[in-house]
Amino acid sequence: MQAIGTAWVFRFRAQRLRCCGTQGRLLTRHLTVAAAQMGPIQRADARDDVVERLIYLLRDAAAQNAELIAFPEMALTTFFPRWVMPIEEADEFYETEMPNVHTQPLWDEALRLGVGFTLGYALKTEDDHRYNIYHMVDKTGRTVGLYRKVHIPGHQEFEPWREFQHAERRYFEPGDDFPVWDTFGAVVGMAICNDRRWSETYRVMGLQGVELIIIGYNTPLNYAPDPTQTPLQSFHNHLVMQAGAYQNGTYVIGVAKGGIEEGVESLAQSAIIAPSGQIVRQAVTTGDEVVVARIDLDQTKYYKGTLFDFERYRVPAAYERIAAAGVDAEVERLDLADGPPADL
Ligand code: CDT
Repeated sequence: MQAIGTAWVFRFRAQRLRCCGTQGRLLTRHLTVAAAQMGPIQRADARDDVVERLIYLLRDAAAQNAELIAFPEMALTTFFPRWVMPIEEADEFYETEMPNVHTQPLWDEALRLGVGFTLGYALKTEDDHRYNIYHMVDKTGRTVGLYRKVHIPGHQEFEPWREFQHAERRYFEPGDDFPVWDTFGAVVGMAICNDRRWSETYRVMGLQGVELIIIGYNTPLNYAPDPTQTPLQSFHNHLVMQAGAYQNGTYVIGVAKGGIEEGVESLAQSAIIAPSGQIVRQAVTTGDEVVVARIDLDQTKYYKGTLFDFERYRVPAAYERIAAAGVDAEVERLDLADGPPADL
């Protein structure tokens, strides 16, 4: 009892130190956050028009007092991995600097409104590396951090049996870390789409004390390799984010680019999830829509300081396999050369 009591006091003191103003007045640890869900972006849509949509969403969120506004994965272009093309032909979909001539108005407007945001896009670096990026900007317009998608799903080469491709593995190298940042008065991390299905994503950030994880996604409803998963997309989406939030005592914002993009229907259902695992707010459309919640960051301590007191209850010696490469089991990978097996 003593140990948990002491740990609790220390955590609370640390949080109070972080949240007290210069006059010693205790400030609350509330943060107003927004999921700025987007409807589809077609291939012909100009970057400037897309940025205009982002600014509209930004203003809508700011008018509802949002301080941190999450845009989805690949929020500046269509989800181009649905096509297989020579890599140089895909260059038009990558950003090479940020902000750039198209996105500067978004940076300017965010600064004017005094809000921060996270923006997903494809990045090609000077030395020719290609990443699926989440970029976090604070209220002063300063870049807080860049996150590179770790779990790259799909395939590399054209697969003729698919109605549409999901060739992310052709276009992106994986990142190698899940950093967190002390920003917006909280410990904040980011993840991108397929990352949300992996428990390791949340736990690596959980071990760094994450209090808010922002996840942008583009999730086609049709999962071609196993059609039995298609009707479960919506269930799986919330299942993994709610579990990740609860098991790590953190808020999660899941923000979609949904609707029908180039004939492919994608999941919407953006949600703001509490450390209890409960959905606090959820989008109701499949288009551009802002969902706002005023979250109490101290709610995280009830989970981090009791049931999921990692210091006290984790058993790392029993988890060694998790960080090791390789799998201690024979896994039968489906042969998808001609599509999913007929008996699925
Ligand atoms: N963008 C992204 O990662 N989408 C994947 C689709 C399934 S894998 C083909 C996702 O996990 O939602």
